[in-house]
Amino acid sequence: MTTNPLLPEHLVPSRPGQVRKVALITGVSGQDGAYLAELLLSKGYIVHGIKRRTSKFNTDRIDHLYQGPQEGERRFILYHGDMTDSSSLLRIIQETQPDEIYNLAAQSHVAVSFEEPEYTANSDALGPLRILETLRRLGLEKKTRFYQASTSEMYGEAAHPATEATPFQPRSPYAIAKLYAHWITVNYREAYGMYACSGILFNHESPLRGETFVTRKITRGLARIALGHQDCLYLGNLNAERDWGHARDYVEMQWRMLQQDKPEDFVIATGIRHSVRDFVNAAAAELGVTLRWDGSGIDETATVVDPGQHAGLAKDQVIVRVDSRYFRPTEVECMFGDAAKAREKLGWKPSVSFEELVREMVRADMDVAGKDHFFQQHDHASHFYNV
Ligand code: NDP
Ligand code: GDR
Repeated sequence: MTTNPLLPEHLVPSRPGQVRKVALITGVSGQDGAYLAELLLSKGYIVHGIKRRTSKFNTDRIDHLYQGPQEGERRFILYHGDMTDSSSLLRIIQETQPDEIYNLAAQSHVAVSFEEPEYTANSDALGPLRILETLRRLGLEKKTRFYQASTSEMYGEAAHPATEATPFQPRSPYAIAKLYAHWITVNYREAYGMYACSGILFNHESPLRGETFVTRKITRGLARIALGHQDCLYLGNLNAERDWGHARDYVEMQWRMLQQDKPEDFVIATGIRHSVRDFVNAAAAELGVTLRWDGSGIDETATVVDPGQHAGLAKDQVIVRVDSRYFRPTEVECMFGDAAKAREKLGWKPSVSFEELVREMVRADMDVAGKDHFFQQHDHASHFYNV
C-alpha cells in the first residue's frame, strides 16, 4: 500500500483490521456536500458521493479530495447520478451499501423554484422519496441511517423564532417541495421503523456558498467593485432578515443527528437575525468602506462616503442599487430560529459569529477577485443568472 505524500492526512490508508463506516452523500459537489465530505473523511469514513453530469466540470469544491486509482485505499469515490432518476439511485445504493445517507442534493434556490416549480418538486420532493423507497426495496431499512436536508423555508410566514413545534407555512415552490420531503421522512420513520431524520437548518454560508445566494453575491460583488472590475451591485429586498451561520458548523450537526440512539428532527440556527442591508454594511466595513443609504424600496441606493484604500472606489459612487427583478412573487420577510433542543441534545453551539463569517467571505472573495482575470473584462455571470 503506498502513501502519497501529497494526500491530505485524512485520506491516509487505514490501520489493518480497522472497520470504516460507509457514507453516501447526494449533492456532494455543493457547499454543504464539500464540508461534510471533508468532515466524514477526517472521521475515518469511506465517502461515496453522487454528482450530476454537467457539460463543464462542477467539482471545484471537492477537487482537493480526489484520489487517483493508484493511491492506495480509496476513501472518496464519485458516481454520476440524479435525484430525478430512480435507476441511478438504485444502482449506487445497491453498490455502496451505505451505513449513512446524507441527502443534500436539491434545486436549492428559492427564486429559481418559481421559474422551475415542477423540476424543483421532482428533485426536492420526489428525490428523497426515491431514496427511502430504494432503501426498503433493497432491505436496507434497518441498516442505513438517512438524513434529510430540511429547511427553515418550510416555516415561511410562521411566527419566529421557530422551533421544531412551530407549524409550517411555506411560501415558495421550493419550501413546499421540501415540506413534502420532510413529512415523507417522518412517515418512513414511523411506518417502517427506519432511522430517518431531518435537520431543519436556517441559512448557512461560507466562502463555498453558491454565487447567486445573497451573502456570496454581496461579498463577491463588493470585492469586485473594490478592485475596479464591476461598477455596481444590484439586489432585491434589502429589508429581508435571515439567521446566518457558518456551513462548517452546520454539517457537524448533520453528522451528529445520525449518531443518536433514536432518530429525531432538530432545528439548527444561531437565533440572531440580520437584514440584507446589515450584511452589505458589514461587508463594506470589512473593506474599510463607509456607505450612506438613500431612498427606500425600489429606489434605495448605497453611496460611498469613504472609499478606504480601494482603487476601484470613488467618493459619492453609487455601488448598490435595488432592482425589482430580484423581488420574489412571495417573500419571507423575517426568519430566525430557536435551536434549544439541539443545544441540549446535540451540544450545539455555533463557533463562528456573524462578523467572523462576513470577514471570512469578504477576504476569500478579495482573493478570488484579485486572481480572476477573465471576469475583469466580462461580468455577464450575475446578469445571466437573474437571481
Ligand atoms: P447547493 O446548492 O450548494 O448544493 C446542492 C447540490 O445538489 C449540488 O451538489 C447540486 O449539484 C446538487 N443537485 C441539484 N439538483 C440535483 C439533482 N437533480 N440530482 C443530483 N444532484 C443535484 O446547496 P447547499 O449545499 O447550500 O445545501 C445543501 C442542502 O441543504 C440542499 O438540499 C438545500 O436545499 C438544503 N438547505 C440549505 C441551507 C443553506 O443555507 N445552505 C439551509 C437549509 C437547507 P450541482 O453542483 O451540479 O449544481
Ligand atoms: P434564501 O437565500 O432564499 O433564504 O434560501 P438567499 O440568499 O437566496 O436569499 C436571502 C434573502 O435575501 C433576499 N435578497 C436576495 N436574494 C438573492 N438570492 N439575490 C438578491 O439579489 C437578493 N436581494 C435580496 C431574498 O429575497 C431573501 O429574502 C437559502 C437557500 O440556501 C435555501 O436552499 C435554504 O433552504 C434557505 O436559505 C434556508
